Amino acid sequence: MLNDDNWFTEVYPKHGSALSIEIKAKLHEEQTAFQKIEIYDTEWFGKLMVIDGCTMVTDRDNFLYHEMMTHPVLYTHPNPKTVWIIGGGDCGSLKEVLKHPEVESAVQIEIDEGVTRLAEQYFPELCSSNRDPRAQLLFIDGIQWVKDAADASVDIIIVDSTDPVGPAEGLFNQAFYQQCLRCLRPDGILVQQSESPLFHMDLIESMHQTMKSAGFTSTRTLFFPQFIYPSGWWSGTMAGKGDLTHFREQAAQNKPFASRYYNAEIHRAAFVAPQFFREALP
Ligand code: AG3
Repeated sequence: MLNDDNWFTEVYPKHGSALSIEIKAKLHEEQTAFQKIEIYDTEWFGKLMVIDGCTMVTDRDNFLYHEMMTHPVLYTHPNPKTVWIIGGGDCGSLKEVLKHPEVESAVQIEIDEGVTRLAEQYFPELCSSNRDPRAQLLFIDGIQWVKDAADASVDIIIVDSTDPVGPAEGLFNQAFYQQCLRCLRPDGILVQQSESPLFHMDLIESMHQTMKSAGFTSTRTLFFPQFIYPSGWWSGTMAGKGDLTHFREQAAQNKPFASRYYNAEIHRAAFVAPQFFREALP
């Protein structure tokens, strides 16, 4: 919501808290077939995209989320050639994935074309790799996409969605994870944004359990800061069939691209779990 004094506020009613960002101007508002999208120009965070009242990306801090949803999984996989991004309509994850020269094909499957069209207009930097010949942008339901896809047809699936309500709800259940597992090749890895370790521990626990009951044998959560999301502390959860503790550390150390948060040491550190987390998920 936009207050009279030009601060955008997202309230977290279940957590008795809120986040406010000082706004210069509201640039756009649109109700698509799926959700309401708003674009603001802010005093300090550059542009801000909001979906159904929830902060999604700002120019200033999106690198944290996008780098951590992509580079750790790409360096954990031994040889990632094909990547699907479910959601991710702002194209920030796609841009990071395409920094990896070994990736031959990256398909972004976003249900709401409106998100991508507005990102192209207001977040051109995030969309700067959309014309890469390896990229394919589809505007269809990601749940249907994985249902229809062939067995063992992809190396990495990145689920870059909104909170687990509304259009994204069906991306957090066993049926979806089973389909992902079926589509993944033997070394395949799924990584999904998994909300705040401080606010949404129940969700993270249930994701680990549900991924396991879908047939994944290993699951691991990584942590990173994200100022504009609830509590300022965020996570991604990986699921695979093999060992997720090792990564291509040499390659990460010599990565052939620039990053602002990710490096090999951050990769290692991001998987170190706080005590309360270890106790909840031994
Ligand atoms: N996806 C995670 C957004 C969750 C934010 N939740 C909230 N503000 N309540 C972000 C998409 C970036 N590509």
